[in-house]
Amino acid sequence: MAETMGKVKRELGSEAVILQTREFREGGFLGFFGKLRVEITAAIEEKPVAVQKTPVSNYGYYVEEAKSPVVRPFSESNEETPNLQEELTSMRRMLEKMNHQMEGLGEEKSSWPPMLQRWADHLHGRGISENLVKRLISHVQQTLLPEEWVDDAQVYARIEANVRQICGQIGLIQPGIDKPRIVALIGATGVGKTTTIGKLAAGFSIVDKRKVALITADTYRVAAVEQLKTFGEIIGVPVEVVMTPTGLREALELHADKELIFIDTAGRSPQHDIHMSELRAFLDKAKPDFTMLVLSATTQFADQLRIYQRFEGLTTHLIFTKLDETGSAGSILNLLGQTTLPTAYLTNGQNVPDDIEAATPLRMARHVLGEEMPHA
Ligand SMILES: Nc1nc2c(ncn2[C@@H]2O[C@H](COP(=O)(O)OP(=O)(O)OP(=O)(O)O)[C@@H](O)[C@H]2O)c(=O)[nH]1
Ligand SMILES: [Mg+2]
Repeated sequence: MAETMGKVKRELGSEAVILQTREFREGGFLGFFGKLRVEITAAIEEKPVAVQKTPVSNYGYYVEEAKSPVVRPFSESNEETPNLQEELTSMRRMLEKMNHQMEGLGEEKSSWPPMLQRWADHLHGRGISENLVKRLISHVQQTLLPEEWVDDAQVYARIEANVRQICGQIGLIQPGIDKPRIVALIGATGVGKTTTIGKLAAGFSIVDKRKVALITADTYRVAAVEQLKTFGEIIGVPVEVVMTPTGLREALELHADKELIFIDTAGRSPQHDIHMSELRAFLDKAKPDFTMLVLSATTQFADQLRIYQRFEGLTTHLIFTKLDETGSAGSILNLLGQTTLPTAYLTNGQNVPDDIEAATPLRMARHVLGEEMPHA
């Protein structure tokens, strides 16, 4: 950390302000056993950018260039014996207009200058909500000069930085030290809970050499039990099948020597109150350290949001699956714009154990915006 601080001071000067420091590991499996890295976010105060040529309100709307005498500096108008009444009327008209424009926020689609409209269209095409598109494009409009809007690389960099910020909360599984860490996966039916447990269990046990056990509370379907047992056999980790919350408690005690215990649950339709209360009873007994809500990127945002809200009190982390199946993962950004819960993992295919990655703001931004830079 000290070494990196020195580097910051050397590169940015002693006026630099440290905004944030972070230590993380790079390389290794899912962030473990990697090299320790230090990231410092620092800033230097620059001379304020020259007033933008195109007048813009805080909300990214164009404000019509105010006619004099409103914008005329007072020193000048003093010479001309100002007509105060006229000035006030004109000011009031301008305020009314701005008010009117602000009322429309969040409803109508903005129209942007052509160079920015291309980007707004691209972001809409990725499934990003109107509100977030406004936020992203306004940021570009306010931080770059109009002549810089033609520079795709610069515009993209601004948007990506903003998206990374929205995706900034990350929380990965850390195996327990003297008692097992308990990780439960919950979510709607068919989103990939069992498959993701297979991937995580394989990664942690085979690559990371951790002691892992699997428990399934999904006894609704024989196939579900078989699915997890098959994963367990291939990976070489024990699988317990439990029917009741008490059975769950016993299974957890049986594996008190493990470092990680994954609990698979039956997919719940968030519309069914009975299913939800059963799940709650299971989780009450399991007392998981992490309760990860699995959401499929292929689910449309309105449904994702409903599911998220239904599981909200139970969830501690998010997992996004099936990122390989959609070309418009903007819905995950829409959701992250509304929650402070951290994201843990991203999955992008059916292959166990390969198709999973630890979430990072950059990887998430790439999924949301697309791997390729648009208009290139
Ligand atoms: N393309 C793609 N398919 C996936 C991904 N993850 C899981 N699947 C597939 O989605 C289907 C359902 O996966 P499961 O793991 O059984 O889902 P689940 O949430 O356990 O389902 P229930 O137990 O029925 O609620 C399977 O065909 C998986 O192979 C992914 O990241 N990408
Ligand atoms: Mg399942």
